[in-house]
Amino acid sequence: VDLSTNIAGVNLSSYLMNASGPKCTTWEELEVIGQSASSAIVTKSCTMAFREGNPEPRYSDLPLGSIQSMGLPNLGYKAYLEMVPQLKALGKAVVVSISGFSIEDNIEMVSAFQNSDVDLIEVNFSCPNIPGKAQVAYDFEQVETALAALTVLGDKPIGIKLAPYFDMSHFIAMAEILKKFPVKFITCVNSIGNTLIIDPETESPIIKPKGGFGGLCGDYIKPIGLANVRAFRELLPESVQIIGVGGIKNGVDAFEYLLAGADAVQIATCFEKEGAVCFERIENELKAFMAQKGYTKLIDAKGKLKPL
Ligand code: RRO
Repeated sequence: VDLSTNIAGVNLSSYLMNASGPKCTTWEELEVIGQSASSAIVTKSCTMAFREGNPEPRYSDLPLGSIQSMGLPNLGYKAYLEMVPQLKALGKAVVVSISGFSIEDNIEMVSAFQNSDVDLIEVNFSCPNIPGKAQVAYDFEQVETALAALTVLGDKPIGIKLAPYFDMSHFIAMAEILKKFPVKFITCVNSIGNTLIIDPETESPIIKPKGGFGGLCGDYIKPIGLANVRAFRELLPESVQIIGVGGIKNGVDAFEYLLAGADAVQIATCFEKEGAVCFERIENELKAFMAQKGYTKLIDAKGKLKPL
């Protein structure tokens, strides 16, 4: 079974890569991804300057996933810009995630990476964990203004990381905006923001930032990720590709995202919990499941969810 794919003209040896977030902040972590079966190296979202992030504890494993409020800990975009040659030398596609606090920040960072050797730029419009900052992806006017400014800065493909949507009118409104600009891919979905897990024994939240409010990840959010990929696949033209993310921890999960219409998928919580061996394991499981069904390549099943 051939799992090779292509996102915005960039060839990827497989359908699976890491998601921005877990274990992709430092050079050492990114090097581990480079040496794994992940088909790309996706960096932690970066900001203008180095950030320590939110106070700890800010991440907790849960039985069916995780909750976190990391608060954008990262080295600052210039560190990633300087790392690009070494990252490229690891031999796979390099995807930089940027997450500025204003359109001006994002213009400066996208411009800088437009003049680098990165393969793809993923602009994160959906971080839920910065106290006092709204998620751009839930403000349609701001998304439109930002895309108008960010899609004219160079020829390198730009994609955006979206928050999960829960209403058909929101899928439609966002799709209409995306169609106005040369956005090459969307990554669906970020964590479900501002959820609360309470420990009944201690009578406290289990993470410290924002009174315990954090992004929910893992198995809990797979049906939401699948719905977002499916909805956008039906609403957007083929020229906008879709990277699925949310609760993929085995080959069958990855296959479900393929049926929904994903061109590639990203792994976050499973990578956080299991480490970089997850990429090869899930790849082998997906190949075995597809072989059993007689499928030999991604397009045999991509987007082919059957009506009931
Ligand atoms: O760093 C974070 O707290 C974080 C980010 Br930037 C994001 O986009 N999504 C998320 O769940 N956490």
